[in-house]
Amino acid sequence: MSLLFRAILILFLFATCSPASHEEVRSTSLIPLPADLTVQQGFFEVNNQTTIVCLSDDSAAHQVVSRFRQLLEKVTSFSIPWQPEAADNAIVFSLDTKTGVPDEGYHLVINGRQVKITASSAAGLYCATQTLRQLWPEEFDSENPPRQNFRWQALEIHDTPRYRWRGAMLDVARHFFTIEEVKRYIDYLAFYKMNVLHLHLSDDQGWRIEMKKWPRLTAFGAQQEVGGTTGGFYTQEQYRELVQYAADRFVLVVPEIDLPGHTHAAMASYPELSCDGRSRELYTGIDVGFSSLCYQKESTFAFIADVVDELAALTPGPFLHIGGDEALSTPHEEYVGFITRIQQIVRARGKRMIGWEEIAQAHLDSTSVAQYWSNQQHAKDAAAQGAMIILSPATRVYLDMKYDSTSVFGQDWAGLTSVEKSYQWLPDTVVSETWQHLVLGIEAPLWSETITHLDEAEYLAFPRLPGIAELAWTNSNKRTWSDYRQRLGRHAKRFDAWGIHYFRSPEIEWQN
Ligand code: TNX
Repeated sequence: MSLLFRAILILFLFATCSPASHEEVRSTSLIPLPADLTVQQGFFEVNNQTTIVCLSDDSAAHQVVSRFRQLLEKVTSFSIPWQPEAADNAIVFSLDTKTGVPDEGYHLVINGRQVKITASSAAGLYCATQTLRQLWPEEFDSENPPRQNFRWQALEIHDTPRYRWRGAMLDVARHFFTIEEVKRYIDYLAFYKMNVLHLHLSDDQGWRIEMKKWPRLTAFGAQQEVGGTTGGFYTQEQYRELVQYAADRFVLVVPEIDLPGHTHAAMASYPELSCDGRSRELYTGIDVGFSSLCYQKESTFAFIADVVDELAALTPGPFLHIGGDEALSTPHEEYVGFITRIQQIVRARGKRMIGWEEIAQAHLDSTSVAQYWSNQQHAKDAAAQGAMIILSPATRVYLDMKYDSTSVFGQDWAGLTSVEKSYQWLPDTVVSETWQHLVLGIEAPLWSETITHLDEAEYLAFPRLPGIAELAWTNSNKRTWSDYRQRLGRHAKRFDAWGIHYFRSPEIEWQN
């Protein structure tokens, strides 16, 4: 073999076998997986000459771009000036309601000259910015970003979510979580393009939101939590701030007051809400199904109306969650009566009622939504009435289930739930084809009987939560476990940068 030929061969082998760049690896590790992604040759470099452009008068769009600009300035320490028109070395956002890009979807093109983002709504632009964050170096998301130039891989993405409702629930009743902890959880949701935070604000163990007309609910009913440790609650002012914090990240907060069961804390605060009227101590155990408000007293419904009034006033979004689960101490006819009347109360305030799947036993109107968690028949009964459904099967997306026998936190009544078992769920199989249009989306509940602070919540949520975000965003026929576990393994560096206390599941080859 001639020397020249050998040299060419070696060069050729080097070119074809050289490992992928960090930028390329990141662009093929996005979670949730985009609907359509083409990786291309080249890079866009963000340097101290880069500018930003917003081709829209829409104020919500402007806010998205301006927040992204702030973040970019923070992580690079450059000043990224506004520019009125698209130019070279610019990141160009445009809102175009006629592009045919669906709400929350976006079109992203990165090449050597420009980054171009197009969407039909501010929410779509926001989702694109989360993709851009996943494409920049992991260390940029740490407390002390490195502040330097970086490159984005050239690529093109057409993206759009499978489901409108991509939710997570946090139980702040069994153990209380501070506003700061909840904000941090919202950050995680937004990063993975989830858009609903359902807060479970009351249960037997505590009532966690201030009610002006019923002050003892929190003055007394919020004092403790599971295990007898000190509880807590949100003032209405704090709660409003939280709702705004979430809205800035395109996350809708859905408040839940659990009725008519799971109400021991309310009855301990106001004995007249129970049928026997006796005084009660606070409850700090983890049993369920032993409490019920009194159906026979008309004053119970005045109480519910007051609570719904105050919650509705705190909630800009259309949904109020009224619980309705495990009302094992409420006779069936009374249960149906409760749900029927509560539905009227919620509707009269211009809101849509959500309840756990058991509400399908009552007559639901088409504005109501049932949240399936264990009995598929309830989901079907709700759909048959024309109500929409949210899918939260305990065996797949309950984040409080243990991963395996080594899990430090969590329960196991719905079985052990490995990362793979959760990810391999096919949400399209819960109801038949004819009812698919009634499936609003997916939600991952995190009940807090066994977890006391955010680090413990993180252990249960990570790494399953990103997988559920993908179930909600990406079509099932695009996803495979073998591909997903590779991508997830490469998110370890992100978890480390954020300081997330994730479970290092042995199912994943962690790349950090
Ligand atoms: C069932 S699922 C509950 C909750 C518990 C949870 C524990 C549902 C609607 N209710 O009260 O916290 O199990 O996993």
